Amino acid sequence: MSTSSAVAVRAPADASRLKIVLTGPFGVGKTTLVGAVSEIAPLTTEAVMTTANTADDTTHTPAKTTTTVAMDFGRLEINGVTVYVYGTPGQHRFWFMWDAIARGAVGAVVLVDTRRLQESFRHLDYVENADLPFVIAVNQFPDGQIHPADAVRDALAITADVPVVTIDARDRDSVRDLLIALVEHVLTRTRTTPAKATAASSPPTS
Ligand SMILES: Nc1nc2c(ncn2[C@@H]2O[C@H](COP(=O)(O)OP(=O)(O)OP(=O)(O)O)[C@@H](O)[C@H]2O)c(=O)[nH]1
Ligand SMILES: [Mg+2]
Repeated sequence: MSTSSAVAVRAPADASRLKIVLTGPFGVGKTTLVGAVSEIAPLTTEAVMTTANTADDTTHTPAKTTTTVAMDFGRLEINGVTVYVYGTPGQHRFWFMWDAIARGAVGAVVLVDTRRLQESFRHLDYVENADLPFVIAVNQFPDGQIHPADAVRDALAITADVPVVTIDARDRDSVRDLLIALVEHVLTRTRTTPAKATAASSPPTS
């Protein structure tokens, strides 16, 4: 693991403006989520997928024709706090961008699909290594089984203090509730835990 590209993690200097990062496996619904909740026209960097990419499993996203090649960006207001949401690209070949996208973030959403939880471990490792407070968002797809939050927590081997929220990434209110949970988690954790000055973390290279 490289330590050259550290992600700066600090308690928010200005709690009225928070940058958060949204990460999760390929096709889990990150771009959909940002588009649902952003109060500005979201910045998206979608490109048509080619069949040349075999590193990412498209089994669960048969209708998906594009993928994020740089990042998603959206903005919204929550109780007087301006929240800037930066989404990471899901395909393996773009993971090198994660540090650049996450720099300065004070919290993270790890978006998961219960049909393929095992694909989320790299993302969990990333936010944990970066010492980012995070919440797990289960994007509930119609053919996915519904699991209680504790079962998801157990399956992902995360501690009881990490919120697990079930959402519909297409639904604005659902995503707003998720981001409210994250903002509360960030503010609680930064009040109770001395923040590290910096934390080094790099996305896996494979
Ligand atoms: N049924 C259902 N479909 C969804 C939901 N969220 C996303 N989708 C669909 O799932 C597919 C993946 O959505 P994206 O938002 O592109 O996923 P992504 O995580 O941004 O994908 P990458 O950037 O390529 O990693 C799209 O076809 C969406 O329409 C959801 O909550 N329910
Ligand atoms: Mg995307």
